[in-house]
Amino acid sequence: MTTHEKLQFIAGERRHGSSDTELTIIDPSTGEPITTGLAAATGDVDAAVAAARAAFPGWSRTTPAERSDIMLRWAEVLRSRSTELTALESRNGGKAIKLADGFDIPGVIDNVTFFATTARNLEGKASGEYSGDHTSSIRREPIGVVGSISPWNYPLQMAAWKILPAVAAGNTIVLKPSELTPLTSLLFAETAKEAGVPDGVVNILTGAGRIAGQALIEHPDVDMVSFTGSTPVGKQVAAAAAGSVKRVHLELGGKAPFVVFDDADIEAAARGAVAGSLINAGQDCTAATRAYVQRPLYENFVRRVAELMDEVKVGPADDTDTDMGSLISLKQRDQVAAMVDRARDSGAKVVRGGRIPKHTPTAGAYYEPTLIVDATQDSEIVQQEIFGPVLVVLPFDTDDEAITLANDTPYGLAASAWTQNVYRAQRATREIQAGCVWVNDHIPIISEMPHGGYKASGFGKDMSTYSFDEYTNVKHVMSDITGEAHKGWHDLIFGRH
Ligand code: TXE
Repeated sequence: MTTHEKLQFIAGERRHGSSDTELTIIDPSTGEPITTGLAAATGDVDAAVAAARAAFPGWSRTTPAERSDIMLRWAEVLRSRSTELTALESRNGGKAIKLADGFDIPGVIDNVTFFATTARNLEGKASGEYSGDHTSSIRREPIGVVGSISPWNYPLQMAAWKILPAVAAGNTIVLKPSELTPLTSLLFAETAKEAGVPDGVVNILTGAGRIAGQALIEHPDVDMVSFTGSTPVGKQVAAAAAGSVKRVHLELGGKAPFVVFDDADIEAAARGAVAGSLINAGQDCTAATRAYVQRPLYENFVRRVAELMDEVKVGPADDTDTDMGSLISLKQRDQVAAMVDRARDSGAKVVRGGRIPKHTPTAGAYYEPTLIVDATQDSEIVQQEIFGPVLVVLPFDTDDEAITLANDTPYGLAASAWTQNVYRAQRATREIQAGCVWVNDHIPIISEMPHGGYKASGFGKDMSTYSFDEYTNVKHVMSDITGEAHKGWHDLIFGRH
């Protein structure tokens, strides 16, 4: 592990970063290094943005069918390299290989095929003579160079959610993945080239948020910024982009409520809570983190969730028997552990977990599936994003109380309601302030439907045609059809004839 890997992808080729900061990419299951390389400096940001700018005229003038064909070929290349992508995604993230294999990689391939078809379906109002004297029509145009920043929890899916709608709409992009997990994003860019995406359309910069990320957002030749990450950094991104009035798209944190009414199927709800809170070791912005359970079901729900958590196998990411891998880093694991400790110190009861597992490698970032009760609504563990395998369960009495509690955090990304009563379900879907509300399930996503938040969870949608539209400008073209020099409305401004 002495040679440096080229961690930048600029103008169609892998390059070394030009900073002298060495990045070590770690396998968090073992703590072992996977590779090293040099981080991007601001000069690399300039080079990547210049490459994207140079590629824009050509790419933006390809026909939708040409872009679509290339993207369908891209999906084929990804399918042929899916084993390699799966192994790398699992290793770099400590992610259980069955999750990478069953969710991350197939999800990305489906996204590529979805946006390949979306490229050919531009939406707008019908052209027509709305004024009587003009034909109005709508043009939907790419914006230009997009600068994107993605996080480490689902590295390839988050990169794909930014890159695909942008390039399908005819934009070019510079993406800075998390410096912890750049490897599959780099491979993704290589597969794009293999499929025929022209050089400069997709560029990847690996480097620190405060250096490469900040320089990208502030770059005068970047037209739009899209970001997925924490709410505090999202605020900084929005503020930096405001300086040059760039379009901003933010997918920030979440604190999803999981509301179980007293007529719910308790087995379904308990299973849903365990899967929904432990997916990706809880490092999921839509993870079920706060279960509110109506009092008649409360005791049995807690007991059943605890039993099911005992069945979850925590272990190395590459073991096909592993249900839950490690967290992304020892730092993240320690933050989660500290939050659980503070909850315990303030009177909450840890029913399961709350510890580093004994059987896992000590240098790995593991944490046990954790179930907490007796926390108060205003406590940190209920209000703040945990981003670890921790579920907090609280009781409620009335339906109104449940909705109030569900809405009582700064976030609004996702939520679920569990009931067999259609009226309760409909009311919950109307009243809960979140970008997605599941009924009798929690977590599934689909390329055709939007993903994005309310409140401090940000604004703008990923996936779906809503996302595609955000990477386009809408232009109104209004053409006179009278051919007359004197138009009636001129009389409002000057002399009558
Ligand atoms: O995120 P950051 P972190 C939440 C989750 C987690 C917490 C911290 O609660 O515990 O955030 O994670 C780049 N200018 N989420 O610290 O810092 C950074 O390099 C420009 C929720 O890793 O927000 C990375 O590429 N870019 C989230 C990306 O921002 C900057 C997923 C995210 O890093 C920057 C991840 C700056 N000043 C964490 N500072 C979700 N919504 O799914 C950092 N970055």
